[in-house]
Amino acid sequence: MSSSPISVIIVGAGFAGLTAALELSRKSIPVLLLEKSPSLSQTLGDIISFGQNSSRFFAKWPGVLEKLDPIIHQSTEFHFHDWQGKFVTTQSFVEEHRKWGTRVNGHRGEIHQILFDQASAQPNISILLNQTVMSYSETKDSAIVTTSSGHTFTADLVLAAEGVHSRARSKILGYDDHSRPTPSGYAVFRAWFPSSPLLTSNPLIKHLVYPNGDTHNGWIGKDVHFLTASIKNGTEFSWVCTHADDAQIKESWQFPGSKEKALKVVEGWDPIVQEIIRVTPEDRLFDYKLVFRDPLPTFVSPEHGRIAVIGDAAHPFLPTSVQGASQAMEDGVVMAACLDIAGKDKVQEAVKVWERIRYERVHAIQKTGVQTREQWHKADWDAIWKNPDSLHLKREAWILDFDAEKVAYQRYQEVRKELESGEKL
Ligand SMILES: Cc1cc2nc3c(=O)[nH]c(=O)nc-3n(C[C@H](O)[C@H](O)[C@H](O)COP(=O)(O)OP(=O)(O)OC[C@H]3O[C@@H](n4cnc5c(N)ncnc54)[C@H](O)[C@@H]3O)c2cc1C
Ligand SMILES: *[C@@H]1O[C@H](CO)[C@@H](O)[C@H](O)[C@H]1NC(C)=O
Ligand SMILES: *[C@@H]1O[C@H](CO)[C@@H](O)[C@H](O)[C@H]1NC(C)=O
Ligand SMILES: *[C@@H]1O[C@H](CO)[C@@H](O)[C@H](O)[C@H]1NC(C)=O
Ligand SMILES: CC(=O)N[C@H]1CO[C@H](CO)[C@@H](O)[C@@H]1O
Repeated sequence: MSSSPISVIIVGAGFAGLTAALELSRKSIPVLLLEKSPSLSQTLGDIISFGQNSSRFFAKWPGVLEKLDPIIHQSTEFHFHDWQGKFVTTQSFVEEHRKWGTRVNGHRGEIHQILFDQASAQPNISILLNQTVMSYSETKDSAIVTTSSGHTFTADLVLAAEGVHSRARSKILGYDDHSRPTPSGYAVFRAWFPSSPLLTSNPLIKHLVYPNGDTHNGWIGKDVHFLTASIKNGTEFSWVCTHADDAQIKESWQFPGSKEKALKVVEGWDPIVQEIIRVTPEDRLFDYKLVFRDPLPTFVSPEHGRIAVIGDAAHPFLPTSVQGASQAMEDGVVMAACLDIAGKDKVQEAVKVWERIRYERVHAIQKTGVQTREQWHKADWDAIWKNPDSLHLKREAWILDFDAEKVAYQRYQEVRKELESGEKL
């Protein structure tokens, strides 16, 4: 086996790219990370969630948990109401925190900044910002990317972690699927802002941020759900409202939202919900259309197997799965473990084993996003009043009580043998 290290290029410094970089570096595999943004912008995004199966990765990187602690949501209870405001049930996370560890919920930009700083500080990770990768190619021995400024970079392996608009998808598929995302029939209004308007405007909504500190509430109605979370001891507040929407629109995090339209969606609802929308600063409200993509038949370039898509580039998630960022991180962790086992001469084998370990799990978890939405939006209220706990988020051990790194080291040889014997994915 060759003793020189594997060289890896990662395209995109989101949660998939940063996790892969940090894990490869931890296993002494050097990484070149190319990111198209000229700088990191803290203002982008709002609430993002990491389940226990991924929050455990933060602990692998020295100092990260300590930095996360003051900025993440601290409450361990989720209170459900029907659309008119009648209290239904409280879901407690205390027991699962004890058994499986804590979840991490916080502002996407702030959590991202902490991981980005961590990656920047690693001697084995070189980060180049303002580099938009335009094309991917490969030979028997190497993978190559070309950027918009005309630079070419070569490595043993390229991981395309560019999110939902990935250009590498067409390399993997052999055709361009850019026009193929289909509307899911749903959209999400999302907002995040300092909580002062909740304190000062109407006593009806004050309790969501004071004196209770962090709180987490949901209102469930027909084909609509409205969730709130306050954070940093109640000093900041976020809400999301998923509703039916048929607009034909491209995915983006940046469509300005309209309070008037949001209010229309919750007409006749609990006055608390309507008041939250009324006090939301309009420039902090975004309208995000949810789209579907069919599962890719493979995550790996068919020609030489030296280009792989990871994270949202490979498998976009609906927010109701509460697993998109977690699965992006699991991709990176498992990839690093497989490369660590295989070494430089067997990079292509490692990537095939990685794909096989990830493929089934990731698509099974993708489906839970639709299940949770249906569970809420198509709720049979007679049944719920008889069994209020049926509104609770499903917390499944096979998803959350899972150590992706350990499983990768355990399963590698068995999966390699399956591949050699030609068993189908
Ligand atoms: C700005 C932004 C805000 C978001 N906000 C939220 C949120 O509030 N809540 C939530 O749940 N999810 C949010 N998401 C999505 C969430 O981060 C992902 O669903 C999940 O974390 C999977 O991450 P990923 O690394 O696969 O993809 P992403 O997080 O989308 O990261 C992809 C990265 O690749 C870079 N990139 C794209 N194309 C190229 C290229 N050609 N060359 C080089 N670099 C490229 C992008 O700039 C980006 O940094 C947001 C994503 C983005 C990009
Ligand atoms: C960086 O990689 C080299 C091998 O290329 C390794 O010897 C070293 O320990 C790594 N450093 C860190 C901080 O991981
Ligand atoms: C980004 O790169 C382009 C050229 O590719 C250059 O014109 C621009 O000034 C760069 N921006 C920053 C912030 O470095
Ligand atoms: C959190 O806020 C409450 C008031 O809502 C305050 O009494 C308490 O001291 C705060 N705690 C911290 C740790 O700041
Ligand atoms: C946070 C955490 O580590 N949670 C669990 C993840 O899965 C492993 C393996 O099943 C458990 O040991 C952890 O407690």
